[in-house]
Amino acid sequence: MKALITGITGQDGSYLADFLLDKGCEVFGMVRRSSTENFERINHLRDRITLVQADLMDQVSMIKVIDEIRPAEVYNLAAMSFVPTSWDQPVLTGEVTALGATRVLEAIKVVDPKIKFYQASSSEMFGKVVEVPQTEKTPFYPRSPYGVAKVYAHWITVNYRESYNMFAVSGILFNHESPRRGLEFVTRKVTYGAAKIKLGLASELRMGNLDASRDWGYAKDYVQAMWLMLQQEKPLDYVISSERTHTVRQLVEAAFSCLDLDWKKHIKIDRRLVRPAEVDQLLGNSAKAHKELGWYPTTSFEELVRIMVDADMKLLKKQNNIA
Ligand code: NDP
Ligand code: GDR
Repeated sequence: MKALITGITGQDGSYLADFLLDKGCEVFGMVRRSSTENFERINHLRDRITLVQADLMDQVSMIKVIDEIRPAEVYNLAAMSFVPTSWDQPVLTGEVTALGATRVLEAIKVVDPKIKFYQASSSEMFGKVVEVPQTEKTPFYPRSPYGVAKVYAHWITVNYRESYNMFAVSGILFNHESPRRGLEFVTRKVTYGAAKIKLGLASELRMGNLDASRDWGYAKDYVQAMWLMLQQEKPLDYVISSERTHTVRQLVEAAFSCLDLDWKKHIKIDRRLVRPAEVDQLLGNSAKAHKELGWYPTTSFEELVRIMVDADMKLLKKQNNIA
């Protein structure tokens, strides 16, 4: 089985590639051209995957790669995925995160509408939540240009399914993290920042809103759900979440206490890191995924924080030659 992953250089793309290779799939990863290579997350599997060049901004390149590879499944994980940047670059965010999904769907429609399609939808679509917990039926109320773009991508996926009878699904994934998470996202920022402080490489960590709460899970668990959705008889959308919520403050406390540090001595609030509009609280209900996909998360919040802190301590010691 051939699978094409857009966004393979990202956190989820790299874990999904690991997962699909274990399943015996032939994995193709789409990368965009850059002046320097950016393959840290996939270096360990470079000789087991095929990289192809294209860009979600460019329709012709999308048609070309899909026509050349003729994959059975396409996972569209590529996006401008950092919420604060979406206020600074709202048009780019719309082009990549919203219209990018249409370009992939169009390419599939033109080349072979039987190719299965997975769209990386997001709990950010629930934004200013209208009910708690959030399910597949909860109305959307996005709070950032990123969230708005994801709502568009979500509905265009539903629309191609209904218009052209395509096997196109959306996984509405709540926040999921790992040692491969980008350094600007809050979990990694905190685990990396705490490790730096523990090793004497920094003394403080500047943070934004500590009151926001998120439903955090482990990325390794979540990529399995993506694959499961494409193995079902019917193309349907699913909420994938841990069904637990914690505040950013609790995240900070958990990470610092793993290292026997008092977070209050090191965290400084920086108003510039507070967003123009916040998503205050997210909590998912994944009953449909439990029942129909048999999917359950295996890693608790506390375990996840511990995994990330340990990985960052190891990484920083290696980078700084500390025994
Ligand atoms: P990352 O930010 O780690 O990865 C994003 C990927 O998209 C990178 O590989 C990046 O490539 C690629 N990309 C960006 N712009 C383009 C473009 N124009 N053409 C081709 N590729 C592009 O994201 P994650 O792995 O965390 O998330 C994967 C997907 O899931 C994203 O769509 C995200 O919005 C969504 N999502 C993530 C959640 C999470 O908690 N992680 C939760 C819900 C949804 P490059 O390396 O070249 O920059
Ligand atoms: P989010 O993730 O916006 O939920 O989007 P992020 O980790 O950036 O923020 C989570 C919450 O933490 C608060 N926060 C801070 N955030 C960052 N990045 N830096 C800080 O210093 C800081 N201080 C407080 C934020 O205000 C927010 O409330 C992620 C991305 O992966 C999206 O692509 C994905 O769709 C959603 O998760 C689900």
